[in-house]
Amino acid sequence: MQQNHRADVVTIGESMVLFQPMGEKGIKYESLFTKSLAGAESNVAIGLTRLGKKVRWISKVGKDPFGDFILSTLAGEGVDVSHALHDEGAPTAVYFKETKAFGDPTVYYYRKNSAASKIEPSDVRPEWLEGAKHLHVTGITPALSENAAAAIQKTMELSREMGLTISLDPNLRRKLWSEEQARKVLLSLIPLCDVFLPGVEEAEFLIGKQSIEDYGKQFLEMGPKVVALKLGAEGSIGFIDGNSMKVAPYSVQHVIDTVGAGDAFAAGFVSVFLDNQSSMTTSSLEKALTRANIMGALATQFKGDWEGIPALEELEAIASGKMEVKR
Ligand code: KDG
Repeated sequence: MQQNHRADVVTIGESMVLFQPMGEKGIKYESLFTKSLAGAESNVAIGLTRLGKKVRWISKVGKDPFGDFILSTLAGEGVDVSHALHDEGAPTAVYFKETKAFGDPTVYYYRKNSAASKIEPSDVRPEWLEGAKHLHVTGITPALSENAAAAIQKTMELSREMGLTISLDPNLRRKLWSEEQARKVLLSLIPLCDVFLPGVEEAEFLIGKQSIEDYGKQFLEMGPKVVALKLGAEGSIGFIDGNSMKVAPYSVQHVIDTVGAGDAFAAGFVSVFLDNQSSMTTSSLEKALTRANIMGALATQFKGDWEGIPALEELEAIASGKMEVKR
């Protein structure tokens, strides 16, 4: 499985098998469940692939049917999995998601000591990154174990040495680590990235309550070239070189499942960043935020993390007002 497919973007992080109750009774009472794929980094990989980018996904999976399922699903979506690793002794992680008629879904993880949590700095290979332009990482995989955090940091450092740009979505998951540890590790990764993609609550968690403009200013001072701050129902705002640009949300009538919307946003934003040779003007920033807002909104239209992400043609038709959302 080691032939080197070309990749524009590399992403590294845990994917899991996601089980969701088929009916409306919730996990406790439901006896039938659907099985699909989840994981922030693989959601971004699928999103970017749908937008025409070549993406390589890297993680460790168990030598089990769930690991095989993750690899075949991602390969079926056109993502390069040829560098994925196996752990002989640890299982592929599983998680359950319960969607209710109100609020965000509740998630239950079964991922402690999973195969992906065993990834370590000595696994990191320059071949993962060769020929690629960009690395995307999130704050989820560093939360799995100290060795996974060190592996992500090493991949970011190696990417910088090899001339790749990097995007980081903090994707704060309080169920996975202590607040103190999360803050310390996430703050240490921000200077290594070029594109930082926090939500407004994550920004507050990281540097305390500030004005929106100050979040942008302070994160830019830490090193990234671009900051895109997700404002929920208010849309999003981007910051580059002392300039900011706010873009209204793309509104959809019904939200079915909010999980994965941030990953779709990241895929949309990064795709425009790459189309602009990894640099941004205020006009490409506006395009990136507009695309990211549409991607995030459409991801909420299906039960599942990534199934609702549009392909480039559909997205461009929507962005140019030639097509309305029919779903
Ligand atoms: O962003 C979506 C992810 O939260 C979901 O796919 C599962 O990766 C996941 C996680 O750790 O929460």
